Amino acid sequence: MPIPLIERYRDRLPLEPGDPIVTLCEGSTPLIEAPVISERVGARVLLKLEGANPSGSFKDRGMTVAVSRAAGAGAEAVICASTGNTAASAAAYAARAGLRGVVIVPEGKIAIGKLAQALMHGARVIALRGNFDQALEIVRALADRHPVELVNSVNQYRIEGQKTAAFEVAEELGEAPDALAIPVGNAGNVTAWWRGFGELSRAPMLYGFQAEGAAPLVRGVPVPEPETVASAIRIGNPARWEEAMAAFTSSRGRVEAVSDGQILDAYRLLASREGVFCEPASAASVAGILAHGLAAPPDHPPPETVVCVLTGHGLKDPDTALGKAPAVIGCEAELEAVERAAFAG
Ligand code: AN7
Repeated sequence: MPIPLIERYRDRLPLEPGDPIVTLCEGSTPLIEAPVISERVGARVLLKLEGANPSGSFKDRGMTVAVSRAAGAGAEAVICASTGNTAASAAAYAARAGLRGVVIVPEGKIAIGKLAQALMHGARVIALRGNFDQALEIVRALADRHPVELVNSVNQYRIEGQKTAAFEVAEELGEAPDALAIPVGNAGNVTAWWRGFGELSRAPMLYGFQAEGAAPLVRGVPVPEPETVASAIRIGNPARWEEAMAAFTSSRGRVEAVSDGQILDAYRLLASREGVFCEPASAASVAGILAHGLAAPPDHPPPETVVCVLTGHGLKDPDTALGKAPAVIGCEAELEAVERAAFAG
């Protein structure tokens, strides 16, 4: 069983001595080689499987810290706006801590697995007739008016917890990789990884990837009506805009867009050739290096080791998977018929 992230990195996390540790044994996720993708980009590519966290996404790293602190501070409820994974994670940790959870999601725009999680954990789920950016604006105002803890990544404890992913990668490789490829939505996670590497001796170039229809950081202006198949990153006005841009610049990296087609190709490639089923938003990290290569500034050597962050599990979004997968083969319960179905052609 993995050691709870708060115990593993207690001395680097800002909890108070009396805070309870609200944990589901998050963190310590696998970092695995990706031979097929490595071959295609001409560098050693590793995948950090954040879908292996308890609720199936990287959000658990931040949530264990944010909910522990909220419980320690005497909060009775946690609230968030979410494209799905934050909602699932907040609901799980709220249940664990005995707190009420309220999650606001864009109606009809979150993957079905995430909705099932939030409901099963007993959160109050509110489907907003609007998008994530509007939901975040509303929960920020609500958190000012009620004694609830806001657990979006505007919450510092979320970022502090999520920075531990950088510690794990650096520990495992012996040092930070040359580059880190990461999907970008509200820009909390890239901010967190950058902070984590900043507390170590060496930092990678950051390659951030947004979906083409939801790429405010690439365009340099907010996108009022973001659209993408990668519903987790359907965000038009990231809360951590300035910090993320500062991180890309100081790391000498870049932020670029990938099309939905490129995202879905990488999603299928990861599942069918590497054996890794992630959600579409996560595949943006791999789509990005396949589409844009591993460019470095002229006075900088090209990266030899690249870590792609696969932020969430593929089971979160069965609808997208089934919509893109080959059909199942129906068959009578007879040996010859099954034999034909299994091996013919
Ligand atoms: C799988 O759940 O914003 O750039 O409300 O679920 O830190 O926002 C999710 C974001 C990448 C982007 N991959 O991270 C939410 C939410 C997955 C995600 C991102 C999200 P940020």
